[in-house]
Amino acid sequence: MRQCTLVFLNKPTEQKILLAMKKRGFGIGKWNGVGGKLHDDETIQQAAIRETGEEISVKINEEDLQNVATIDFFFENKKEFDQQVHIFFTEKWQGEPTESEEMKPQWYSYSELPFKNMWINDVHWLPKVIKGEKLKATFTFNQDGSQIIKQSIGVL
Ligand code: 8OG
Repeated sequence: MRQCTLVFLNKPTEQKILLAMKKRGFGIGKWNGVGGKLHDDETIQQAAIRETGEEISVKINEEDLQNVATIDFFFENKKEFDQQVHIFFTEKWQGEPTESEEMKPQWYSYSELPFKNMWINDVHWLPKVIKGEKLKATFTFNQDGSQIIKQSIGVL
């Protein structure tokens, strides 16, 4: 199954996380963490760090990445879309989040997350992760990804 990363910068003292608006490609127009597919020669953590650098010009040290969730996404009748997403929070980084060709970053209060403009499943797991839960979840979507057909959320 294809492996992807997803990183959220987190400021617990201000109750804020960083989301970024995807400006092109898969998930265009949605607010999300930053990340993408693993390259052949890299670990999950290396991919998470590389993608964060490419997309918002922020540097993270590997020991500061907290693995908060692993989610498997399945699409009905579209095996080639299946992916496993490794989700990290970090409270420590270097540099200011900066807009790139692909992503426009913005801080959001925990209580004002823009779920209407996020992936439809995020409302089911992101609030739990913000509260400190570590999750292992599975979501199955219909063919075009517009509806959740099945879900399970457990402990990582
Ligand atoms: O390289 P590309 O931008 O296509 O990678 C897709 C990114 O989107 C990657 O960081 C994983 C993430 N992603 C999905 N599905 C979902 C989802 O349902 N919710 C969230 N929050 N992120 C997702 O591929």
